[in-house]
Amino acid sequence: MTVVCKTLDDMAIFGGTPAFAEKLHVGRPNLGRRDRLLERINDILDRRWLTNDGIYVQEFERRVAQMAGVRHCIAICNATVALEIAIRALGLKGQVIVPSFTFIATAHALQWQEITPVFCDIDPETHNLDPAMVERSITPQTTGIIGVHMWGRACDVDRLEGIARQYKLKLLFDAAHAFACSHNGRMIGSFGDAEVYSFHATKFVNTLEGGAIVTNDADLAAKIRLMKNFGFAGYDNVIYIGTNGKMNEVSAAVGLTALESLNEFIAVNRRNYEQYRRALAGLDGIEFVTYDAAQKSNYQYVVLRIDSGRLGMSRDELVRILHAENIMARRYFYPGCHRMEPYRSSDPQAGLRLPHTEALAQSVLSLPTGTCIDPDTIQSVCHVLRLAVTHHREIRRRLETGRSNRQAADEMALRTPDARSTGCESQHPHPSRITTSGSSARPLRAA
Ligand code: T4K
Repeated sequence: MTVVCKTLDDMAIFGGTPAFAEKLHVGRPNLGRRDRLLERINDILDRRWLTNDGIYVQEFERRVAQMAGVRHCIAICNATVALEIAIRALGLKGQVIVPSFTFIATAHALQWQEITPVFCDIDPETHNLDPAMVERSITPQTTGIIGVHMWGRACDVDRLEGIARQYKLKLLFDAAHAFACSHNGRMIGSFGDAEVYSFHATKFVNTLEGGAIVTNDADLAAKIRLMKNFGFAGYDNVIYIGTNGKMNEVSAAVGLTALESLNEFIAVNRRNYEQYRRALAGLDGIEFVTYDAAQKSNYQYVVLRIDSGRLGMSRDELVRILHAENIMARRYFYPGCHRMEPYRSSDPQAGLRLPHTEALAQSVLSLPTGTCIDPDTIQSVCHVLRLAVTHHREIRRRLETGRSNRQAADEMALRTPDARSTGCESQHPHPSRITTSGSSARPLRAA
């Protein structure tokens, strides 16, 4: 891939050609070895056993339980259904305390069962539930807490476990982001009453669609196994209300194949993350979500926090510029669950109790990473970002006045010849470097 080196004048937001010919997505799936996967799929087809607790699902469950350091893993068709089943199996009802700063599935899994999610604010540093506010949110109707290990960084599990014990509440963790991550040397997956992983296509280990519930509680695991299979305890014998939450064999085969490449995926994610940090170092107003080097992390999210005052432009202005260049940075998790339906209508004032959630939802930005992104692509993304930030005043001026790209560029060139500097010089000493690694996003120009 060739490093893209644009100038202010040919930015796509002013009508220039986008830096990338194809959209550069956050969440491009990692794939393991294709030959190994096809071998497994052929075997599944030969066996004609496609779902319902087949050998690949069983093997996947064993591997995930082993990695999480727990006794039981139940593979589920996706993490949203896994949350729903875990919530029901734990007997949650009434009110359950959850963060609003999460993917909507965490809240919906409760509301779907007519349980009220009580949104609790987060710690602005960790982006996870603030235990002090959790405690203040408890009412006689509260039956449980769902913590979300945001970006794979553990909640304050010790304090949450203490609160759950003290108030006799169930504690479930949404560990959708946290597969293969640890907390104080213990794998995330082994905390609370149960935890839920997501293996959606966009997660760094995927099963196409998929999830899993992990727990050390044998009775809970047995109940979950029944519930994810309609409540069947044997042929013609239903002993519990259940649903269809089963993972199929092909999904499990995809997952097993991905697990064989797990270390490579993490290494690539980490390399990408570190490259982004180096390339954007020194930009005032951009702060990275960091990962504790003493813990295991999967580095699957590269998250920036934008301080619009210091940066000179808002997160949304930056997103607009990046999207024009086909860099599809995401505003995870904007605007916060409390600002989405049905929660927005049922509690329109919730934002007043959630100042950190509101601020974070306005300021975070996730950048593309994973095995589809090569170093030159990251260099190009960072170049565009730097260019936008360095020239934020001029960009705003042009956008506000709506002057034509050429007119404004000519005027600026007359006034301040330096303003045409690309910002590439210090970042890209060898901008014409070509790599052979395969990003699907094709750059249009090299400097
Ligand atoms: N709890 C938390 C904290 C979660 O973050 C999630 C899911 C869940 C629970 C529920 O887990 P699941 O029930 O999904 O297992 C995406 C994912 O769909 C979602 O799984 C994930 N969190 C969330 C953070 O991101 P969207 O609405 O951004 O999806 P979408 O379709 O826009 O995909 C993101 C980007 O990925 C696309 O722009 C393109 C790219 N992509 C996507 C797919 C599916 C690909 O390149 N290839 C693909 O196959 O939610």
